Amino acid sequence: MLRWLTSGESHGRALVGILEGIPAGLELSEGYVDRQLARRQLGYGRGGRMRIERDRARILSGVRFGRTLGSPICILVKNRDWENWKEAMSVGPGEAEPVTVPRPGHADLAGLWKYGHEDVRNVLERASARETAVRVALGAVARRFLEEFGVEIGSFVVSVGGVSWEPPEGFFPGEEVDSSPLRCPDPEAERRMMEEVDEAGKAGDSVGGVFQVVARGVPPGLGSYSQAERRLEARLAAAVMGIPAIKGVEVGLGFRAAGRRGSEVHDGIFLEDGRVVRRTNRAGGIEGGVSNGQPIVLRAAMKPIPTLRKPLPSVDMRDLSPTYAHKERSDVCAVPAAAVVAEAAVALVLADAFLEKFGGDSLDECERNFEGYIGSLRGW
Ligand code: EPS
Repeated sequence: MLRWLTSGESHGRALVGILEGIPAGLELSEGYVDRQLARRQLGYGRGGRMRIERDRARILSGVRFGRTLGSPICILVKNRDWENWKEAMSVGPGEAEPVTVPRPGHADLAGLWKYGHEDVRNVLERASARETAVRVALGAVARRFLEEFGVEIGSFVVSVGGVSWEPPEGFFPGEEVDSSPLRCPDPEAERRMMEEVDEAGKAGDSVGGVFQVVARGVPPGLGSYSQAERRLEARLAAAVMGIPAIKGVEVGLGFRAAGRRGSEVHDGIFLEDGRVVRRTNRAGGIEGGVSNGQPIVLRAAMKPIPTLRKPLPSVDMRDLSPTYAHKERSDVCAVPAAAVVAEAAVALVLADAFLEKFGGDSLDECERNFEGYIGSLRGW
């Protein structure tokens, strides 16, 4: 239903994204997208690049007089840093000192081999997490669409390095996490997480962590058990695993369910005042690949950023001599930013599944389909 594609190098002129399938008549402004872009730029532990960029969305097409047209939406996000890279990243003929030592943990080595490059820069420019800026812009459009149906998406950080915090049952992060340094709702845990970042930074090292994304107001019936690729958790996991540095995704209890008995994992179905309700949400809002009307809850594990100021052993690919990875300016921790990117990834998947179920060419048509379905559910 929805299709999206991005283009752009980290230090190229700009990033561009195209999103097709959003119905006509949805209110959308550049300011709305910019607010999501700004949320991605927050977070304690980011490096020098975030002081250069002030991401702004320019909507190039698909919107007229503040409303979507039903045609593809193209969004451009400029790279301010391009001013410093015009020559090294020239589209026309040019020359630059090649990077020949791949950094462990990056796409550098596999990318050199795969594409036949001799300069690691030809790999790292696109493999860079800079691309997530425009993914967040496209996700903002999907979020705007979902808002029309009462769906809200939030995220927070559960752990950084060895410091973790468990949210209370049913927790949904408020706007205050946007103004907290590490998107952690608990100030004491957050203080200890900041120490982890400081210590890693001082040691020339990096730290990863775990974040949680929650989508509430999701109606039952999104996704399907009918085919593997239609299962909602498969689609969400693929989208979140598609974010650089994400090495694991779990829905609901996830890995924690494996060690418990069935009676301690599955959520009973109860009747209260004529309505079918659940008192727990260990399933994370998805049963059998279909949303069940409970909030969708997922967690993802982000590995520590692989560019290290104290670099790891590597090999110079020019002459195959042992050496150390080259040092680039880098972040120490980007877990809060990744959480915001994951919100965007979740928004795109949910909007896609939503359109599959309630799709129409205009927002009005989707609303009619949505209301007709919701009104027909027994016990909802
Ligand atoms: C990144 C390396 C750093 C990060 C960048 C992702 O950029 P640079 O190489 O310019 O210092 O700051 O993240 C962003 C630019 C961003 O917008 O999040 C990497 O190698 O993935």
